[in-house]
Amino acid sequence: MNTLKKTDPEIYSAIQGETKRQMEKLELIASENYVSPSVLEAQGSVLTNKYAEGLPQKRYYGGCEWVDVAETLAIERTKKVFGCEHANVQAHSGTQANIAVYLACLNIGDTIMGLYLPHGGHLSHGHPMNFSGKYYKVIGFTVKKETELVDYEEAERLALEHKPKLICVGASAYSRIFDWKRFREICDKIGAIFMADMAHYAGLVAAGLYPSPIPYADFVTTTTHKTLRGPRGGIVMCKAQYSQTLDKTIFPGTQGGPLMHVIAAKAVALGEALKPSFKKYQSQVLNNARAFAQNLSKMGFRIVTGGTDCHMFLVDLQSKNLTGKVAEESLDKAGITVNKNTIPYDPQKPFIASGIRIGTPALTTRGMKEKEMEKISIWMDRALKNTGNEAELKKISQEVKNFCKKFPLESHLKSMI
Ligand code: DSN
Repeated sequence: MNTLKKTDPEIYSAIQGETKRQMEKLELIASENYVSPSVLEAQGSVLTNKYAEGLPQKRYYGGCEWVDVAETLAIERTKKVFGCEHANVQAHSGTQANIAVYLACLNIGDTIMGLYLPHGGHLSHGHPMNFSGKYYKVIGFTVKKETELVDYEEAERLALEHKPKLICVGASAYSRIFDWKRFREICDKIGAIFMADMAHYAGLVAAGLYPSPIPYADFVTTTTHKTLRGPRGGIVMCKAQYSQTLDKTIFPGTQGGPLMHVIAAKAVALGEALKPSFKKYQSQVLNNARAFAQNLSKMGFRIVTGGTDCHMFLVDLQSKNLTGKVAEESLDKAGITVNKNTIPYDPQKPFIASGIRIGTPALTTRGMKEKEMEKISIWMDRALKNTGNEAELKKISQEVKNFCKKFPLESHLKSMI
């Protein structure tokens, strides 16, 4: 980054500061990860210079022969990784991917059904402040109070009563397995379109460690930067019968020029997902999440649903007399990055929240295993017992910093310094 250092020292310094933060702190945000140097290189490449509206071999611009190669590889690899009939890799983000499906299938004012956000859903699945909640009538299904698991009976009852045109199933804070087949059956009873948003689980799905929605859903959306460990972006997959409608809805329907550098980086990440080492990585992500949840549970923390089937879980802090906000801030001072999160039936507002969400994809990329999860849970417990004790939090952060040196991100991040 020697050029940037000279031409724009302010931005250079921000990137350097963020690189240091990523190296010296423990990253537990469930939706984040560290991409490989190859993904970084592709994303930082000259492909950013190119306009390529349209699809490979069908562009509205000349000079697309090389970006066509990159996009074709991204499409083919998506099909190979997930076994889908059709893929469009141009969505700029997960929300853009969801917008494309809604616009491909719905008219303004139609009814959709999705998991209620405070129970683990996502803004773009019908939150009133989001376009999805403004343009469509939204029915939210929930999790049961006793088990905190999806209430399939309620979902079916609501579907039969309100007849949504589309049912969107996915989450940003649900640690258990979705019964995709059950939702297919519910959709079939009312002739609804089934859209699965597997953004959080995509890496595990690619590795065969979380059930795939592909055989059941009409449309499957995902982000590429969470467990899948690619660049920040989205992908939409669908049954062949919807392919033309989907492609047209992405361009020209909802987006202009695709981000060809990001698409190339998606192709690189998907190529990595096809390697045997990716399955090993995802198994460790899962083992680490389970071990982490068990450790915290032994220390008296209540884990929402009692455990996890994926890379993340929620911790209910009510019995510790803490809010998610206080926990997030204190842990950050201790060098541990998490996000506050509402838990099902949370008495607190989202900005305060009664819980925190913990994920293991980034720690696992650093090479950490069960033994390290135990160490981190002990630091977390210590930090949360010392929320007002700045000196103790600082002491923990120093210990964390030293520990992080044993798991250097050099190969991943050194090129950024
Ligand atoms: N905001 C993302 C997450 O953290 O889960 C979902 O888009």
